Amino acid sequence: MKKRYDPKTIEIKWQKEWKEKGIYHTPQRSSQKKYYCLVMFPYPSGDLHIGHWYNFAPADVHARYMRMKGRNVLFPIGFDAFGLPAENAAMKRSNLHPSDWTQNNIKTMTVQLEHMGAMYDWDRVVDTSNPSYYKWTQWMFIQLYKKGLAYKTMAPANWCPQCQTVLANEQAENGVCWRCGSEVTRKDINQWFFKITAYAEELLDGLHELDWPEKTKLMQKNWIGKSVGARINFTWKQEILPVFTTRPDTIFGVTFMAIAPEHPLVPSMTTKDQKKVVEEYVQVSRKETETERLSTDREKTGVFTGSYAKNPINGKEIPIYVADYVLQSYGYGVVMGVPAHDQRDYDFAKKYDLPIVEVVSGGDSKKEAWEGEGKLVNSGEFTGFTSVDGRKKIIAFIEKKKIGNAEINYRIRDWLVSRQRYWGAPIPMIHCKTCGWVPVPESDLPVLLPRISDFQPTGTEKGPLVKSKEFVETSCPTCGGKAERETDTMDTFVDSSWYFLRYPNSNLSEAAFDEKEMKYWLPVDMYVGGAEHTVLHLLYSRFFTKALRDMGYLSFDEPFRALRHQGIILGPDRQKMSKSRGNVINPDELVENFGTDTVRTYLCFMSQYDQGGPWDPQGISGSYRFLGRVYMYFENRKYSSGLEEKDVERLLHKTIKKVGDDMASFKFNTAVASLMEFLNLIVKRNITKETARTYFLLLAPFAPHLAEELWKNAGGQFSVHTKMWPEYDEKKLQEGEKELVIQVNGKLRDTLQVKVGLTKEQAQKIASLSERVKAHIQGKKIRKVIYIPDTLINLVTED
Ligand code: ANZ
Ligand code: ZN
Repeated sequence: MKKRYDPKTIEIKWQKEWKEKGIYHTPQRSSQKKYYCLVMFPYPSGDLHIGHWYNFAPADVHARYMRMKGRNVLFPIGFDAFGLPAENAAMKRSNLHPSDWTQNNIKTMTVQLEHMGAMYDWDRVVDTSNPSYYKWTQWMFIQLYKKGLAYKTMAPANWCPQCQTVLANEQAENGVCWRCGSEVTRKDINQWFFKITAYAEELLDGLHELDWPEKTKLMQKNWIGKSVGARINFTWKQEILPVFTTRPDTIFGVTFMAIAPEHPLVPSMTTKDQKKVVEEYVQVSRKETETERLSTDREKTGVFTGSYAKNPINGKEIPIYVADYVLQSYGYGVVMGVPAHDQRDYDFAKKYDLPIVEVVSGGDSKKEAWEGEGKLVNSGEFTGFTSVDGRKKIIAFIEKKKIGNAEINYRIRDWLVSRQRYWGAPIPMIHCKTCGWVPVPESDLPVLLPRISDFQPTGTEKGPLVKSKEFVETSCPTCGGKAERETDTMDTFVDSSWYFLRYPNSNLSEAAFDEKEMKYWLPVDMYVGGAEHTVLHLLYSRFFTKALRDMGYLSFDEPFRALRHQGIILGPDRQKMSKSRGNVINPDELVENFGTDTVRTYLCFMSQYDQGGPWDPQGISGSYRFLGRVYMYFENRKYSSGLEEKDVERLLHKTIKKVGDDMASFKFNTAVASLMEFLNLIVKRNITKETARTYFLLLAPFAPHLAEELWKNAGGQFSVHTKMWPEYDEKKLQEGEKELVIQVNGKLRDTLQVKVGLTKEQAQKIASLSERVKAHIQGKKIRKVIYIPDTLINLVTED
């Protein structure tokens, strides 16, 4: 009786065996070269969805390949376990505590992850909500605080009315909350920040050396937003009114000043007559979001303050307007208005009938602003220079006159890390009336998150922890007097900014990480995850790495040497998967129906990894049939003895090369295709056992259970996954002979084995010597020869 493919039996059997034998246990350090392959750890939502699978399974294929190539591979998994959804879920189901919800979900997901058959070392799991982990998140906070990189200040913050907490700028891009999609509002609150801006230049510069998708690097670059320009000190009465400009060369074209409505000088600048309109205008603009104010297609508005500023270069008096397109948070909150060369200023000047003075030639200031370069005109002693040279000359001039200086500005703002929510790591700070803010002594860490039942957000600037007296009331570590704990918790992005440092030593209790382990394992060699974290998590982790390096804890500059994003899997209807659309693919069901190996293989095969695409129910059956054919072929066939046939040997070596190269470069789909191609060649023939075993090695990263089964049944020693990747022989790749199809007038007349690489003339000669061909061309003239090298020749005769 023929043996049939029964994935379930095979998979359960081998998962058990692997666990017992511990083949995925990663040695701490070894003499082998290391390879740290990391996937973005999941949030424990309680359900491992197909997107997780698409991130993790092909990454596992890559990690397995690197292991077979002789690397000591670390491929860990963990849980990003703090965060809002736990609280929200718990609030929906009364009596369920976020901690229990999270732990239940971790249990469920662990089982689901085990079914994936990935090479995780389960002894290294990280759970960011565990006190043994967040103790060190708190420790990091204190280190940053001591370095002057953490501070609390009153600032207008993005407030999500739905989530009832403030958000970092990165989490409120385009004015909407990254988590719930609500429009954020502005709220002045006293908040904790991390000084990521101190690293702006290095975060920008470091991008060059990274093997990351170009688009991701560009997005980080834009987020950091470096602008090279100058500070120029205008004056109003005795006050200095500095502006930041990228175009100091246009200084002779300034015809007005625009000042942010929130600027502290606005009230004193406003004259009696203008008081009413200015105050009204300021009121209205306070409610607007930055995104609204920056929008280019919005009408530019403003009101005159009644005051005039002085241009330091020519002494001209110019009117000062309050205008909401000027942001208080950028530069100095003041703009020198150059209508002829800045379109926003142009629109503004048109609206309020202000003069437009051209100072750079090249455009037509009657129609629009000329923002390009050109020759300076109307610019005093600088007239005649190109705008590029003029820029340098004018900066040199203002520096000499001490009315300004060259300056660089960044768009990036400090990272707001405090949250007015419950399910996060408490910020380890104590406030004392006498001593001010004092960090919790390191020996007192962790500051445990108390298990309170009333964890609803308060809707105020204080988080729910304020309701727990026992938590709040404490004594000052410095003076011993009565003091209060900070009741905000940390943004969960703080937890994930250093988790990759924890895996190499996840059970360490005396430190966040072991410096020797860091030297061996870090940086991460390959990071695999979704493109939605391009700015957030990836930027924060880079900041943490650099800050810890400067504190002397780490000896590398960048956490993630290489990065690959997976694409998005759409529903079979080509729409984004969502429960409401009913187009969600459930991986558990797929595993149940087809087995893990099929799901893994299909995810690799379905499309180019970084592209993703729609889920194809036919496609997964195709992958299932493929593995079924593999099983049927090898389990029901006699191996041939002696030497392997030439063409089989050639394709085998080609396949070794192709599959290996493709796995290294994340082209999993073409790797699977070549495994299929090889099977097609041998399917009706017998091959040697040697060839078969090589094929199992190639199959192992994709279908680890099936490969293990076939390997064992072919007499291989346990485990196929600890064997080395086969070597290919360059010489055997070269094709010796090929079949040439010979046609006369488009009709097949013969096929011949010929040497590859024949010229047209050589091929024609060989073709005309064939007896079968001769009969058809005898006595006729050849009018035309169509030749597809190594494949076909068609002799067209005269009729
Ligand atoms: C005069 C000027 C003339 C400007 C010109 C541009 C073109 P980026 O590249 O984004 O850094 N600016 C300065 N501070 C601002 C603020 N707080 N809010 C809004 N706009 C502000 O932009 C720098 C330019 O943005 C600066 O250069 C300034 O306008 C404006 F032909 O100064 B410019
Ligand atoms: Zn004190």
